[in-house]
Amino acid sequence: MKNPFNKKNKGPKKPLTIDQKINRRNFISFGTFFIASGVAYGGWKWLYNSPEETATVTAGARKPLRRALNQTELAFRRVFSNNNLVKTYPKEMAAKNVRHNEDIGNEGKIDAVAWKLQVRKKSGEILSISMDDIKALPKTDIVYDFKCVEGWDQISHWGGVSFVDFIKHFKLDDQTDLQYVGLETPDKEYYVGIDMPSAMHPQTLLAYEVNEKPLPPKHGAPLRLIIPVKYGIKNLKRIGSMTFSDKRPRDYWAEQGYDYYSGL
Ligand SMILES: Nc1nc2c(c(=O)[nH]1)N[C@H]1C(S)=C(S)[C@@H](COP(=O)(O)O)O[C@H]1N2
Ligand SMILES: [Mo]
Repeated sequence: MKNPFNKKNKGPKKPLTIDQKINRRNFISFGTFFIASGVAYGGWKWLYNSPEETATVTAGARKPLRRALNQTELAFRRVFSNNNLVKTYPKEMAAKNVRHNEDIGNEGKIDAVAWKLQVRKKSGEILSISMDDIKALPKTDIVYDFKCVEGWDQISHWGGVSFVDFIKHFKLDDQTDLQYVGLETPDKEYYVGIDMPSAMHPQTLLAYEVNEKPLPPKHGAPLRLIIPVKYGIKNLKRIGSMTFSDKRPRDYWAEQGYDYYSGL
């Protein structure tokens, strides 16, 4: 029976020869490749020619890229919950040789006895907190997979006071109505801004131990931030000061074009 939908209807179709089949496949794959490359090149060119964002708290990224980063942040913040815990591991799985990365603002000697954490409240009032004050609080440990944006990760074991316990003890509860916490090294060379929900995540620590021993200088003695819901860049070593604000605090890597939120 003739197929009424086949307009040309020249009888049975001649099967393609092997050579014809190969030619056709080559044509399709190369065609797809050229179109895809064109689209990719066009997209890249568009991004490349877009103006750079106005330098504020964030800088160094093309405007459309920063818009995308900020949109991603909004999407992630909507699903962020302090009930979602980062996966933890038994302490036997923690690395004995803990990786060490950059030390901006964490160079040179620091006197841990003279050191004081400067906490500036929104009223302008400043609390000076010593390591003894901090160590008097209950200690919390965490063993989790620390992730650096440079592409490495490592299961490591940290100990210190949970950020939530710290806030409660020093009666900073009203400060947590603000949207951000800012942390800076004593010399102000390295600084990060953390959104309040992430700072108040139950696994966020002000850490003074690694593998149950005092933090060595290279890991941020006497006190560093360990924030498992963020990439390594936000885990500021050698904390000098802490501030609270509704505006995004300045952030070292966000000024270089990185994502401000840097969540995991
Ligand atoms: N003061 C300070 N803190 C910092 C950094 C830095 O350069 N200076 N680098 C960050 C980055 S990119 C990473 S991955 C971690 C590395 O911490 P570690 O050296 O203890 O492994 O520290 C973070 N905190
Ligand atoms: Mo990093």
